[in-house]
Amino acid sequence: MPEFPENFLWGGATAACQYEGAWNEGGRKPSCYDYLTNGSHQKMRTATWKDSEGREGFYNQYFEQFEEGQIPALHLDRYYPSHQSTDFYHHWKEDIALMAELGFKCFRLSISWSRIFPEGDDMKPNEEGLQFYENVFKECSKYGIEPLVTLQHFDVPVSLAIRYNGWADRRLIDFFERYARTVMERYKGLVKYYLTFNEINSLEHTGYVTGGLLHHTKEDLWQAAHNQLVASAKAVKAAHEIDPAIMVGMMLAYEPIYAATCDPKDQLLLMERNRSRLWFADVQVGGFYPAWRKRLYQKHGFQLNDTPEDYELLQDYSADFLSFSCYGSSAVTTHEMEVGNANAMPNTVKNPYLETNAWGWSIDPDVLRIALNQLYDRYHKPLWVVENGLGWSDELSEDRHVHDSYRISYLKKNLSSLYQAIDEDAIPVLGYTVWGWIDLVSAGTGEMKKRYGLVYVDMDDLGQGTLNRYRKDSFDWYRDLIASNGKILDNE
Ligand code: BGP
Repeated sequence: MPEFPENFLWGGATAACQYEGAWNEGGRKPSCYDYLTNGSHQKMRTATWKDSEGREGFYNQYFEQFEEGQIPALHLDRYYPSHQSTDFYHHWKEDIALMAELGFKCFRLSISWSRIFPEGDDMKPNEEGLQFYENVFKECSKYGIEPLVTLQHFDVPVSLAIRYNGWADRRLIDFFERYARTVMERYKGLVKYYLTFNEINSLEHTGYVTGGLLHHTKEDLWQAAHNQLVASAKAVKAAHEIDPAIMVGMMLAYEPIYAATCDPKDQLLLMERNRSRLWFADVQVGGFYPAWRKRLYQKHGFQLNDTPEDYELLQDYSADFLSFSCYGSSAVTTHEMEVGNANAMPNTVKNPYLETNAWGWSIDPDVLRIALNQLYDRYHKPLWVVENGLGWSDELSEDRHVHDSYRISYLKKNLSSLYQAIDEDAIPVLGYTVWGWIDLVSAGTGEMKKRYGLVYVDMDDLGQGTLNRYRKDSFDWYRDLIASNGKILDNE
């Protein structure tokens, strides 16, 4: 009989830039994310800009950069999904009541930095922004729901991008520390769990989205990563000083990667892929830069802009737990093979053993057990699955329901796999927050139709719709799952 730990934190996850909306209300100023247009599986989202001569243009959010003199700017003929998102800002009471109905123990959300410090480096916070989240946290506490708060989920204040080139500049460490201390002090007693940077390792691929860098060399990204890692350690220090009961986690994008063949060249490729993301956790959770990473910098003749104090902070204030996102797995090879997902990293190929969704994301029934074991064997710290879920083009039926048996089947498989990691492998797992527990805007494509929710939101790819909320079949299933503390998995 599956028995999840007594205080297992069942819940759901969101991010301000995909869920909150009200981008220019309540004293908030824009973040870099507010300049990302919609896109699709075939067409990448773009970041739009203008220059001092009034010229306009756009860049692919992942692979291109702004040029000197170009700054993020809105174009009148484009649609920017983060501006409204699915409007948590005006639906928070109703949405928290739905979470309570689901029996959530935990709600993962992010605070929008530019709602608290509109320019990013202001000396005084925006009271209206602070009050908004205070209302949210108090409402959660009414229902016994613990907030899990991400401090930066892809939305660096744009003013920091324009004036400092984002996280490339060390001064952001202090701005972030001020922001972290401000919210931790204000929400003392209301918020016990924080994450510093969402998917910090995606900084290597999306300098603009994850780091607010308008332009960069490879070395600028390395410096930005160092700055975020030190800032994270400072946030851990602040949290422990403010309230020893607060736990601060790191957040890693971690989907197990398989070598597609037993060719040693594929094993080497796998080793490189793995360490190119795990080094972030080696520093943030383990407290040390791995030797290979230092050698890499040395070979490039690159000297980090660092201080001896940085390394003391990293060692003394490593994260209290390791959280991660994991949707499926991927396969890599040096050989010619069929490519699964057009937007995936180079050398990533289709895994013939697995099904995929319409966006090419694999559905892997064993992925959570594998990921949890790999991470626990390496870090020996409590783990938390803070993103997992299935993106699907759900249709609202005539009875105002979504019959999403495919999502229930995905969740069953994934949670059984997670349960095995707890039961067979004795891994301490703090909780599970299903991604996009309510429909929100896709980060990768900016679409609405890539829906993850247990709750359907009436809004289309261009932001049209009533924003009414409707329970899907998976809502009832997840509610029963939580009520039984996982036991209904046994009936499957
Ligand atoms: C993660 C992000 C989330 C989320 C999720 C699903 O990388 O942390 O913000 O959106 O992926 O991705 P997508 O929205 O592209 O389907």
